[in-house]
Amino acid sequence: MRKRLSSKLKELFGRRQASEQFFDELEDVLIESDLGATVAFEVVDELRAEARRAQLSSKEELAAALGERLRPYLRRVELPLTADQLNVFLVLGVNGVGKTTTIAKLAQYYREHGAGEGVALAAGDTFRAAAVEQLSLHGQKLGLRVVSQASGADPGAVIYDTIESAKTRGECLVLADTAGRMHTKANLVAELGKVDRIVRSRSPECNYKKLLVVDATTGQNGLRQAEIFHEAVGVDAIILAKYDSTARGGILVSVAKNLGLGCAFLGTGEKLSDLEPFDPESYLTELVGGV
Ligand SMILES: Nc1nc2c(ncn2[C@@H]2O[C@H](COP(=O)(O)OP(=O)(O)OP(=O)(O)O)[C@@H](O)[C@H]2O)c(=O)[nH]1
Ligand SMILES: [Mg+2]
Repeated sequence: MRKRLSSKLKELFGRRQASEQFFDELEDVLIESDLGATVAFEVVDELRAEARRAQLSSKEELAAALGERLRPYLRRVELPLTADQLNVFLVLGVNGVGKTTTIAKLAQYYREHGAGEGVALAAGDTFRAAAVEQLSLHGQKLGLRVVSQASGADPGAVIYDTIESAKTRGECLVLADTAGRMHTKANLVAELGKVDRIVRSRSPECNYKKLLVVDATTGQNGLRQAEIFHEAVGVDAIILAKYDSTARGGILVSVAKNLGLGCAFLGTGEKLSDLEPFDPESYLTELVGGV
């Protein structure tokens, strides 16, 4: 079983003095934890210089200094519902990362945090036949309205309908599912661009946010995905799903460092209640703590 960064660090700090070899190994440990090579090299270079300058040598001092280096990259994005606008959250991500499940979790979360029963789900993944069914099932379980059209329908039209009907009904939040796969990447980007333009055409009546779900188990691939979606439509926040299934977690650091994106929620299991607002401090403690 892979170990969390914190336990690898514990091992490393236990074995080594702050020597050259220590810093080399630290680099490897950080890379293995998905922070990405650029971040790992930069952080370790800075740490090496700081250790020399401030004569840090104990493992506690070094761990604290490492935490300080990583802290700026762990930014929480808050997503409060606005009262005077319809809130529209478009949930993006490649196939299988956990979009549809995350939508159901968000529906439950916001039901308890300001939206009440005024949540509508838009079945915007019209590409995959079972996707509409899957979202409808979640809607049934939650007792929430799901707007869908036949498979193959225009996702922009589904989401537009959901927004218009939500306004008429005085609902508070629209959570829109999207397809994670198309025949080609260019198709996916074009499709998302279209959906994005449609939702933007409804602003300023909408508080519109684009949330990218990243699967914590996919490693540095997550960064590549974030780059593509951010370039295509602009991402407001990351939701890191399947955080419970991995011993690594550095991908958030890598995405923040390269794209400046913060995180809103962590997905911590398959149940609807397994969604936590992102807390940078406890994330950091889990990442490097316990040294
Ligand atoms: N352990 C764990 N599993 C999760 C989490 N979020 C989603 N899953 C599981 O991941 C699988 C895929 O989830 P979906 O929600 O269907 O993913 P999707 O992105 O909508 O997939 P497509 O619609 O095929 O693109 C399911 O088996 C979920 O139960 C999480 O936070 N933790
Ligand atoms: Mg889905």
